[in-house]
Amino acid sequence: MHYAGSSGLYFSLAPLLPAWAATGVESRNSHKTKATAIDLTIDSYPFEVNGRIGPAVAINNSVPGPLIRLREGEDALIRVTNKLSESTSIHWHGILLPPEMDGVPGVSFAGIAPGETFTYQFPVKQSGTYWCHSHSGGQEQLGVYAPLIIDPLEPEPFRYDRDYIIVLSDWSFESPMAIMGRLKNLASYYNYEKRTVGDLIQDINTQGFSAAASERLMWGKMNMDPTDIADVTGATYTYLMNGLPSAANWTALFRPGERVRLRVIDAAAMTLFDVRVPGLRMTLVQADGQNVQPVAIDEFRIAPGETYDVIVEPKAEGAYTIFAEAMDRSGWTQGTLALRDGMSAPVPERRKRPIRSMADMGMGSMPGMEMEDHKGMKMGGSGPAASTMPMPPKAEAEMSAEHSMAAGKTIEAIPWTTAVKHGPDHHGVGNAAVAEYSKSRLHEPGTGLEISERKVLVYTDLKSLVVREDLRPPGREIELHITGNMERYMWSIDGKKYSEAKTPMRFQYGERLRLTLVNDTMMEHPMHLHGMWMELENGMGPFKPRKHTIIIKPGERWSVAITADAPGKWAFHCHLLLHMEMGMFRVVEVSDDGEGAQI
Ligand SMILES: [Cu+2]
Repeated sequence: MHYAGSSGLYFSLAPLLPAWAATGVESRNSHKTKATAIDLTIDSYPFEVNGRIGPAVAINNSVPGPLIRLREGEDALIRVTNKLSESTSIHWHGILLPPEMDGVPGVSFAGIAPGETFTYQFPVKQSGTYWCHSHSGGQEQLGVYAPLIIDPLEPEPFRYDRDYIIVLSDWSFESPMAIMGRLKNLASYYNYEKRTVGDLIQDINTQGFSAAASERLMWGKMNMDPTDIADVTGATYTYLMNGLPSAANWTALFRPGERVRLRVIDAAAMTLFDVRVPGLRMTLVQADGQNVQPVAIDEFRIAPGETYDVIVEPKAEGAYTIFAEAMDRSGWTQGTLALRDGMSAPVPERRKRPIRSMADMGMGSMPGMEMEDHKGMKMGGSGPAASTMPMPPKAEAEMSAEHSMAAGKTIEAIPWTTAVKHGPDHHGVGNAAVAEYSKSRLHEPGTGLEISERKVLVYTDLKSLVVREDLRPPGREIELHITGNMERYMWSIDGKKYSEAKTPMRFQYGERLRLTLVNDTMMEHPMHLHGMWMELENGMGPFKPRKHTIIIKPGERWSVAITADAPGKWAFHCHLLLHMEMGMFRVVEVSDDGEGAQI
């Protein structure tokens, strides 16, 4: 048999792809008028990545699983059969439904035992791009995830000619438990790219000796290295687009003049991606399945759990690379948007691995006291925050002097950006570090994207297309700290692992409340609430964007408004799989028993 070029490679892999992800197949199909029962089977599956077979767990023998397509207003009827020898589950991520249909074992349902079939049945009350995944052990990393598209009753408020689903994920031939074991032994196990003596010499040249040395000292004190961006990296992960590694070049076709909608879903276990299509501007139209006022962007960061819908208008000639680079730059995955199958475009140069800044440490974030060093890295370090660190007196004096020179350069004054001094409570033994100053970083694109010439999406760009339904001001505020001990690979909320949290967090049924999160750790955490929307307080007033998953940056404080309209028990957790498994998880109970918030 003859194969030609990359299309030959592609067709040799085609049988492994779910039908919705095959080249040139659009995700749009005919609307159903009545709900049809959907049958899903979860079973072990030999998954091929770059010519090597690994032990996956799949929905209907494909990774990702089949496209689940529903229509707003219908009743979904989905039967899930477990052919594994262990319990399983499917959670409908971002979907508002009765708690017993939410699919989180141990919270509001028992899980699906081996050999059993569980029938999910719920009214579909929303539309947009979503996904589903197992909420049992490490099955999500092993392949149990699938796209979920809900067609709206009303016409979409934007026009497009065709649409494609892009499911990003991370595959490892190591099991999630093995990865966890390695991280428990050595948290930096997958971070090979440590800073070197050469880097120190360079730092001395740019910062001066005492500043460079004291910065090193601080990092040492934190038991972290500024290159620790992701805890699991390309050292073990192969990044996938629609289940294919980069070499397979997943391809989406277009005709000249068309507007193409890309429905991007981050279904990875542990990986935040930076996504762009070099040569094309993207118009963001939905975030987490919800319509937003269109924003023209060149790149966006997406975390596990999030979805973004963008529209691109490729020119008549050529091919475009759809590029998704892991946040820590340890790898990437790519596909191609092309006029014909077999075309390809250049792959962008990989960017340098990013470095954590002082702001990531919750340091030097006094209002109006931020400066940039020569590399564009945000620097802080003077004032009360730094004085708590064991720093040589001379270095402190020098850094203060440096700072006072730069004090005239102030950060953009944004009304909701208020640096808040942390209190004396250090949240127990499960917490190694405390952000001395926390502040909103919603207007920042995030680590590694600070000095991009491209327009990178920031959370302050998100503005709902419609006015929010519940305009009551929050009646009370719950503040939670996102905590961890990196050295021991412990992750928690308010210093307590899930197993140590005695009672659920209580929301009063019907109340409007504000949930404020403060990230005391030096990593991003995509925090996900089940059952209810989080309305991000990003300065948009009555047009607050609704999200189900929101990244909290290191040292950041943000707030969401929530209408507690869904009685029952719901999960609230970090969507990085291993963080959740280690205890960054809580149950929220919505009831009208009159009790206040408890942790
Ligand atoms: Cu996390």
